[in-house]
Amino acid sequence: MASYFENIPRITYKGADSKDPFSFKYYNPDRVIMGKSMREHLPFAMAWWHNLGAAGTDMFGRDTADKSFGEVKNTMAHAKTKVDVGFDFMQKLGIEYFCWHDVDLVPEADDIKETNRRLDEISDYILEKMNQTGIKCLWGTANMFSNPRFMNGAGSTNSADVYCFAAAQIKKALDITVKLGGKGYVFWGGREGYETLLNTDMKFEQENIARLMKMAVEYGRSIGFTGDFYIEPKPKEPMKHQYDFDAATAIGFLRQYGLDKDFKMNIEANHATLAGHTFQHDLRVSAINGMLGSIDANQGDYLLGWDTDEFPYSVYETTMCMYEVLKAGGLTGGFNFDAKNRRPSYTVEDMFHGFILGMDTFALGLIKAAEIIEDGRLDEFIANRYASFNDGIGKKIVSGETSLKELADYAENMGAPALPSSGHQEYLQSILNSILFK
Ligand code: XLS
Ligand code: CA
Ligand code: CA
Repeated sequence: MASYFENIPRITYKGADSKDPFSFKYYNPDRVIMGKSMREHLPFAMAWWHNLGAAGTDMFGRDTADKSFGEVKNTMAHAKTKVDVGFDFMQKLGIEYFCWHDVDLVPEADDIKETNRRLDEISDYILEKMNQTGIKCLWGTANMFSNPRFMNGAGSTNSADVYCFAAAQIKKALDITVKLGGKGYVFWGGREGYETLLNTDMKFEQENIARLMKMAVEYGRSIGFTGDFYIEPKPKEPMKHQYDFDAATAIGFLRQYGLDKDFKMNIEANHATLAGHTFQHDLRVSAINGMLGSIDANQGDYLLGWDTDEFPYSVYETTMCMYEVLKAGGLTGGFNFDAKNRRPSYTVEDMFHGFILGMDTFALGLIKAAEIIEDGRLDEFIANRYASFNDGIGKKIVSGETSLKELADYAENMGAPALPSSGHQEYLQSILNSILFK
């Protein structure tokens, strides 16, 4: 078969001075940083839904890009061509992983038995391609939000029949994840939330979600899935309020229902910012709880209040992301570009420019994060900032060898404490700039 991308060369590293639009300026897979190659630090993944599916439709207008790839859409022929195109695309960029929803892989049939048959067929074909190319599956998931039956959620629905349908989709998506050797399985609670509390039993809905997740874990482990389950937090959109609001909320939920041993977080940059946090914040919350699993690598727009899923270009954000990832000792998952071209960027070339931008932005973030750590001034500042807990009464607090009474006595004898040491924020920000732009 002729390559759909025959006019696009294989993308290689040419350095920051290169003017070649089809080259990496910073992503040099073999370059070693802090003892590991960039390729190992940055297991990049292609999101099936955006790259092979999203064609620009928004609330006010139809597709601008042509993602038919020469086939009639919503047919198995189209589904197979998407596999060919997707693997060709990943090979041209040197991307080693992909992520999918069940309905990204095949058109959904009226009867789930037929949808599942189609999934069997397409996953056979994907497996062949994986064996030929060495490309791997990062994670799979079930789309339990697009079909109208999921208008009130899947695990949180008010319909027991819809709940069972969701269970059937999860079961099959887990089967395919295991068949493809996926490292993870994602729960993004797209419509697991509510529009109004006037009609919602919040406690019951959350318990039901937990029941569904528990059954998924039991089933997954029974068929040999040894990877991580992930919750991907998002505060809103499509629902007014979603239960997995942010990492802290999702981790609390997992602990409450005894799911924390099997689950980690899949943190998406744009979802963290929608929750009113920085990307770094949700990564830190996950990391300090031992639950930093995987990342959906994209970027939101600070002027817009919705999920724009842009290719990341802010080196500030990717630097602080990679700082968290390096400090956490890496990810068990990878960096999935859950990102799409802007609607007016509708050409085949734009598909590549999006990934080149994203991969270079993360590579640059990695380089700069390593420089921050090697420079050491930020880490040293933080360590010194808490030095009053290293000895004396501070040390007793940390080791648990004191009481409220002793602290109160100490305070009474001390008089008014001096102000805490300065946060020196502007100084630290200037260090960051000097490392970023040297
Ligand atoms: C939507 C989510 C979704 C998940 C997978 O906002 O990002 O695409 O990553 O269901
Ligand atoms: Ca996502
Ligand atoms: Ca998103």
